[in-house]
Amino acid sequence: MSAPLVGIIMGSTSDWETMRHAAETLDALGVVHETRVVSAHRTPQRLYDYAMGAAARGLKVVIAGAGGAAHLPGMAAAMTHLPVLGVPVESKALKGMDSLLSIVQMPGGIPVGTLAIGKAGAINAGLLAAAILATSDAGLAERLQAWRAAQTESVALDPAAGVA
Ligand code: RP5
Repeated sequence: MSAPLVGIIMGSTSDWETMRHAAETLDALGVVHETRVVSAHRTPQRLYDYAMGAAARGLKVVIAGAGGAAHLPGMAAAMTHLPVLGVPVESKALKGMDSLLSIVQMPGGIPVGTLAIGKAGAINAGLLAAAILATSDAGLAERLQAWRAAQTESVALDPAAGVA
């Protein structure tokens, strides 16, 4: 098994139901990745160690998902020069608007590429991570194009198709 290229981190095990879609997307594209629970406020030392060591361990992209006061992606981005993709996890109180705004509104200087709230954002984070890696991996670029072609092929023309 080769070393992971993408690190998927999340603030809690409760984020897995959302973030597993990023992992499954990378699986479908054959991108080696790792998954970890890393909380900015509950396990700050774990976050420091993870982000500071990410590039040296060979990771190329970090996907960070969190909900509520979602400082995980921004804090991770502050401690690594790797691209960080943020996924706002849907929160109970504010339906993920809190997560979205706290991830997307990074002050100039430390970017977090922010995706949509929830499952769509997790899927797209996986696709975007793959697209970043594909700029220097021809095989992955082919797999990504094939994935997109299959998606196009799967879209019905008839809006009633599949309705019993
Ligand atoms: C955040 O708090 C996590 O990212 C999670 O989305 C949210 C709730 O965490 P739990 O209370 O479910 O562990 O840190």
